[in-house]
Amino acid sequence: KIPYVVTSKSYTAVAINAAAKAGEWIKSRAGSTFKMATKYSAQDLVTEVDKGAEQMIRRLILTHFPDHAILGEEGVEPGAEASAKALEAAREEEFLWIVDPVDGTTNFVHGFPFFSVSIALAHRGEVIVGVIYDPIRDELFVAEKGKGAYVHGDRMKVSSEASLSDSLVAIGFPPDPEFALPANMSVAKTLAPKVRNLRAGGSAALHLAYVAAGRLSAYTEIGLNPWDIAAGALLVQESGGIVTDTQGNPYHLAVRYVAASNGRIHEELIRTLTEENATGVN
Ligand code: 2AM
Ligand code: CA
Ligand code: CA
Ligand code: CA
Repeated sequence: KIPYVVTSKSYTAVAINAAAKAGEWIKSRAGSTFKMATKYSAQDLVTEVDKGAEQMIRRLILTHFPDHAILGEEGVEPGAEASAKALEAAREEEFLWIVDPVDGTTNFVHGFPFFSVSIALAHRGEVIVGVIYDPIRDELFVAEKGKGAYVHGDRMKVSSEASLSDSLVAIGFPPDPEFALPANMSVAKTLAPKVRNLRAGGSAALHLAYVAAGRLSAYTEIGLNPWDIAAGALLVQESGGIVTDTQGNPYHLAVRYVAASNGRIHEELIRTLTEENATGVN
């Protein structure tokens, strides 16, 4: 069962509870049959499990905090414009929960065991709690602003590589063939010869959690949404790493082109991405 479900009403406890409960349910549905549809593009998938998990998380949060606002992926129309609008309308809320019920839906659909539940809580636009749960590995990543970040109770610390040539770097390919795909292909082409190796696991949130845990030196991806990044950004920051956009500007909720690293390689990463205009979007 879930040994770390907490009954207290703290924000973090509710986030953990929601991520763990949704994660257990998602895992129980992996390999079963589920209804599936496409969203933004033919490659952009959504299942009834995404929707069910988001409902479950919403209900849990609102049971404890009925006056808090929630921004969840499956409650927003597909596409960058709609998500930017939804964030704009919500970001000044006193308490805003930012929820990705299944980050890595394509992996979930194919049975590739790399997906997660991502839940963040922002207070007046600043992320104060970040929880990411990987139900397959049963790994729970938790960060609280100013209090560090933990994986199952152990304090996390970013890795120590000091150059890209020693670094394991994750990238990603959001299912947007018009814009995000070519931009991220260009990033891959620029970074591949400079780093030790590239990885593309297909869950933005887990990539960020892995940077926090020191399992990846850095992660960068273009064309993401707030719910892909918010919880993971706090995990990285609270583990001693740096999170910016791909031009090196500090992270905030509206950042869609993310670069997260152990800090020591951040300048080299940003210089590489910007000097060669790797992203094609700077
Ligand atoms: P998802 O599985 O929650 O949809 C993989 O590169 C990352 O891209 C995943 O975190 C995935 O999240 C995200 N992603 C999927 N569809 C996207 C879209 N239409 N726009 C931007 N990001 C997307
Ligand atoms: Ca999705
Ligand atoms: Ca996502
Ligand atoms: Ca999702």
